[in-house]
Amino acid sequence: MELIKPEVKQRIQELRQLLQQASYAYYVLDSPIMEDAVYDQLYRELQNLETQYPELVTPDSPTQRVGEKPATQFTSVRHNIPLYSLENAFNIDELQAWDQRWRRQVPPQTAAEYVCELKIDGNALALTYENGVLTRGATRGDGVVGEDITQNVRTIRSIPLRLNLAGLKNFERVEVRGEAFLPLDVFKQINEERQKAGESLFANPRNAAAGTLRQLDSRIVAQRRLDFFAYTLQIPGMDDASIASSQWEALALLQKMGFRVNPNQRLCASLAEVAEYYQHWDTERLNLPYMTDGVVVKINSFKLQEQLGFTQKFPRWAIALKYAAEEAPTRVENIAVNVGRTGALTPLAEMRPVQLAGTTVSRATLHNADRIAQLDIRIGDTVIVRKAGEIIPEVVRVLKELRPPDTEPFVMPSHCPVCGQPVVREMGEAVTRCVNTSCAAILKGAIEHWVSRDALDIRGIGEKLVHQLVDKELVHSVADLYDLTSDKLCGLERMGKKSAEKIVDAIAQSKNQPWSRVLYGLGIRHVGNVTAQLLTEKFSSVEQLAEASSAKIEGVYGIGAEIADSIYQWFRISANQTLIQRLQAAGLQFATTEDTTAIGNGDNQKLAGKTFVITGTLPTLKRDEAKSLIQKAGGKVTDSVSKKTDYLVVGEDAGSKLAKAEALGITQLSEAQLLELLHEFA
Ligand code: 1X8
Repeated sequence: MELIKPEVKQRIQELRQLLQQASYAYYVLDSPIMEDAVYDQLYRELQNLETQYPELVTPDSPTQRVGEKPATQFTSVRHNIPLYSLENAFNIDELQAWDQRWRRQVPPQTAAEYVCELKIDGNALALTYENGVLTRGATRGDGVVGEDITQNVRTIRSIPLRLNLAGLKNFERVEVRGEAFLPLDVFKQINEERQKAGESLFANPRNAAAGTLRQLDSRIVAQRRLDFFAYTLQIPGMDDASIASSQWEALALLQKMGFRVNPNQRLCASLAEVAEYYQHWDTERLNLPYMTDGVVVKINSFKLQEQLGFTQKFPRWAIALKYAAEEAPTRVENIAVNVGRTGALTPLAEMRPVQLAGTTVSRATLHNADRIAQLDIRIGDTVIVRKAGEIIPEVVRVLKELRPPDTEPFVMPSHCPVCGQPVVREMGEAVTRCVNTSCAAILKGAIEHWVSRDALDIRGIGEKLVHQLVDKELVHSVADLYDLTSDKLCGLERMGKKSAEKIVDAIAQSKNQPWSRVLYGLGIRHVGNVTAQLLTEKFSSVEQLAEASSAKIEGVYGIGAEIADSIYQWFRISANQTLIQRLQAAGLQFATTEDTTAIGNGDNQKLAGKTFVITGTLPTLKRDEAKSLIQKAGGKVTDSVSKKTDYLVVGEDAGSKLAKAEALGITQLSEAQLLELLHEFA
């Protein structure tokens, strides 16, 4: 084995310590001590050393937070100590009832302090540390058996990979519990991305956090900025009161060990103080950057906790004092049906406006036909709507006793409300879709997505302009954007010559956008921008991706069966193939630039030396699109037929060129045959 210089080892140690301190200051204390650029530089230095000396990589190195290649599934793990759930109370009376109940188990007038903590609406995790190093992270599961999600847990920056155990003894094995959660801004951002990718939205941050924690690709988890508050410290054999004798001390200790502990706890001497805390946070919680759904009240003394013990389900020494969800009754005036860019029909309840969580709500999603059937919601019904925090309002139930006579069950339309074509609902799917690719709703959505910031990033084309372009029939396909001229645009409302030119220019600029953005822009279901990037790393041209089997696509790191199938099916639809051809002809990037196997690059000019003539009207391609495709593959296109012509591409109403070609015995190609030829040579 190569001998490693002690200086190297020492530098690695030093870098890890510096980075760990900076990261702790940033993520746990919220007070940075290092410039980002300095952090990045030190991080890279460490990364380089670890690449050079892989035998020196340790699981607690700061470089180990970026995620690993996906697992196929998570393994089940049995918790050493079960994770109990908490009994709920919904008001101060129920809190008092709980207090009286536990007091019956202990001598009268037993003195007790209560620790109040915010109840975080996230997902409970159990973390195991052995000799100070994080060795396991598990979900709560059913409280007895959870799932091992250690790889994902490592990506959460506020969870220490190594504990600060300075001056602490008997910590060979420590279990820490707490709540993993998504901050509200991250939640919003994820849902926005999902909406753009045509994926279903997470109903709330808790579901989004759960979905993220169960992601098999921890590199995606690493991008999602999950956070964690620690609230329970368990050390097997911790009867030793010298470590911590109360919850209050345990919280301080957790903080000292390097965890992020919610700063809003309070030690209360009486139930009256607990009530005050509860009332204070009922309004104050709306200002927090994360969701809370109540407060947790715990008896402070570990000795008293132990005396009280557990019921079958709950600790007797703690209770969750929950806030009522933000709900209110209102009347459904109409049920509208929206068509999104994926063609999904979403029923929406239009209601008499009502105040909820400080905002006026007059529309709520009804999700899909199943949900409507389940609720049996009808126009005229009085319903309970809920809105919590940042979340899309939803109808939670119907007050059937208030239903007026003569209402009728709602049925999803059999035809698209926008284009009038029949809709389909596939077996086993909740969603009803319009599948007419030229449906104006789908087209508008497709164009909005194409021009959006993460896709082709075409500035100056907003929702209003997209609607005009489609409604005025200037654009029937995303590819038509590339045929727009400033003259055509000038005819539109409030469009001057200058802005029209700017837009045409912005559209032209988009031809320089890389293949990954183009792929994302196509709006294939389940292909978000991360997925698009993963795909283009593997498939360096559209031809490679279009020809790949579902299994081959699924072989890409981080891509599951559902995504793979969606992509495979997309490329089988002829309208999509035409779209690609047209966009290629317009000059968009459908290959990684350094890739040499792509059309129009380097040594793949398979049509080089071949001369083509085009005559008549082709069924889908415009003449200059066909020309550009041939040229990209290295072929030459001329205007008149001669002995030097290799192929005549023939469309409808072909004239004298066809007769001449026939006389000269020149090979004729239909558009389909031309495309096949291009395809073979791609
Ligand atoms: C669940 C939660 C607890 C706390 C905060 N948020 C939660 N969701 C806390 O103790 N600060 S405790 C708990 C449980 O024991 N099931």
